[in-house]
Amino acid sequence: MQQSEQPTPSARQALTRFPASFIWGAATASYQIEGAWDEDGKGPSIWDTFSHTEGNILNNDTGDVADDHYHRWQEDVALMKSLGLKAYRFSLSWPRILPNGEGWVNPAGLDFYDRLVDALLAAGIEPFITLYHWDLPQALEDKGGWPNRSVVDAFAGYTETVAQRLGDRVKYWITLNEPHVSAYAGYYWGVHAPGVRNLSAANQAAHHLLLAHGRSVAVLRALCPGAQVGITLNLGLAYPASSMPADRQAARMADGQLNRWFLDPIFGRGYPEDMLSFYGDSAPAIEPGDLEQIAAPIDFLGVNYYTNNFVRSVSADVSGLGYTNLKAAELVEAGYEVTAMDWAVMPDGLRELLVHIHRTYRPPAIYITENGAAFEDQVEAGEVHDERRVSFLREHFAAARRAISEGVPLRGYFVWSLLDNFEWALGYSRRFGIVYVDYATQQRILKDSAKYYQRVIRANEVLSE
Ligand code: IFM
Repeated sequence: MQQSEQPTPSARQALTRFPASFIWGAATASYQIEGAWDEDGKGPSIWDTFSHTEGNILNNDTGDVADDHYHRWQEDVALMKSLGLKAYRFSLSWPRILPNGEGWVNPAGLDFYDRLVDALLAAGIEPFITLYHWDLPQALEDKGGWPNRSVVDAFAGYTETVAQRLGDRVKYWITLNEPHVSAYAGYYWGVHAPGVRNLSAANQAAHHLLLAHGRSVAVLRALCPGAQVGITLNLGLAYPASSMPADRQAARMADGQLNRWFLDPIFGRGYPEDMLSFYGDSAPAIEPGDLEQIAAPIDFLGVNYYTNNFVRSVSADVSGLGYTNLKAAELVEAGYEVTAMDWAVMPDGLRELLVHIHRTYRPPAIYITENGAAFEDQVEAGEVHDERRVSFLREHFAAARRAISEGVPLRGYFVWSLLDNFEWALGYSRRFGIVYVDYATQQRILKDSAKYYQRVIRANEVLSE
């Protein structure tokens, strides 16, 4: 190779270095880490009920104790500081604050988050609050849950309570985490709380989640002027598994269900016509003015990316939607590494997805609000050498950097997750943390990936080591 073809050290750095204002963070969610499920006046959530019902969760695990973060939050903030995190994304437990979902406010619940916010700010860490990461107050589920329109008012009231207390210090707000999962895993596939299996209910839940988002944006705008407000979606491109027309159509449906059903109305396009006619009688009831509320302008889109999907048409399948994603063995055969979740490792898919979102919807800013991987970690002599996670993160950071070069307004990156935690229906069997948690002792151990991330943050650059 001629010398002129070699990038100079500074040119090489330009390809790997992130903008000075780039926000490196880590994310968690209340039910997955807090524990203290019935302490200090907290009301039960649908996840308490669901996990306490035998057979719903692998090994009958529950979030009763989880990472005991409710008691160990100071230690956890110190850990974040030691990693050099610039931001921490966490969710509030709605029933810890409003035990019945509405009405009486539990002072101890608000105090907990108040102290956490102050401690984060004192440590130089920007709080990114997610208002809803799946732990609906059971009292609201008893009134019909997300399929019942009255939950929208309750969510607006909850937003108001929290914004009044924390809005003077919290600048970044995420209304919902992954409404697709709340609606379909919770009310259609029944694998998440509250365990309902009904397509109409799920579609109605999805609509009310979006409406609740829109209402919450309006409340935050009124009470927290200057705040940055967004929503987090789980997104993934859908590639047809073959060039057969049926698989192409299946991929279009999968894209409609996962991506367009949420992105289109949020960005003012209304629900996609093809999906409305596909759902037919199961499509949600939409009232006049709903679509305008859902399309309330946002400051950023939060993207949770784990993998993209290869989609195949099936005539009768468990999802009932006429398509299925390729299974782990097929992905491996196609040459992909898969994680402990059986998800294909596709770093460049992140770049591709971000560029697609940017070109199609033009959000003012994007944050990767979750990205990470579960692998089978082992503690060896007090250390966790999780090379596969280090390489996973390195490749995804590099893909994010390429997306920025292609014009994507990517402003930050939150690794999922700060701590190993309760992985929903899979209980504690899957570890996503960059910090290992010994659940018997609650000891935290920095995995090699945490140490790598610490160096990346310090350098503000994708490091190849
Ligand atoms: O653990 C979850 C998180 O709660 C939402 N996004 C995906 C993660 C991994 O499955």
